[in-house]
Amino acid sequence: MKRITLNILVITALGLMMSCGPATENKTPAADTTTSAASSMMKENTYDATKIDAAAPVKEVTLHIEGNTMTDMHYDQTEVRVPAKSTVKLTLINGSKDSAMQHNFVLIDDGTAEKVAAEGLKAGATANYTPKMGSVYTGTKVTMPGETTSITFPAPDKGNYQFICTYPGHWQKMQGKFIVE
Ligand SMILES: [Cu+2]
Repeated sequence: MKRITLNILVITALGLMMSCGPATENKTPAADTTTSAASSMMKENTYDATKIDAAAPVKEVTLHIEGNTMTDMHYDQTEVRVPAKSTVKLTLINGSKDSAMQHNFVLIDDGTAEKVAAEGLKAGATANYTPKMGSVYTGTKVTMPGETTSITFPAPDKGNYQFICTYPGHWQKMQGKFIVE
């Protein structure tokens, strides 16, 4: 009888240990998720807008901005497609007439518009409302009504990006998809 009792005790002890096991294991993946989320947020953007390959084909893109009020203002295209490994020559034409209609073009990671615009506001007019952060690839200066500007930059890696105007209060109305294919 004593031996059986001991066996039951051992089995119970084992059972307890095993039931503790999964609880401990559960903590590990949770901790890992937190770590990888944090490290992907800090992921370095190795893109260099000045690194232009002279041999790459040039893709010309012209974007017109139209409208004279906060509700009217818009880019004439909501989707721009460029080939991967090309050099993009982007011309931005500010066709607005009202003096409050100052606009730019900023190329950013898809889904980061709100954050970039908020940081752009902090960066201020001297920075063309364009923050230096990992999700920002390149951008034009802020153009005045009637002004045309252009920038040349290498297409980022294949994927979906976004372009926005970071002039205060404009990003919600002024945005489009930028697809590298
Ligand atoms: Cu704008």
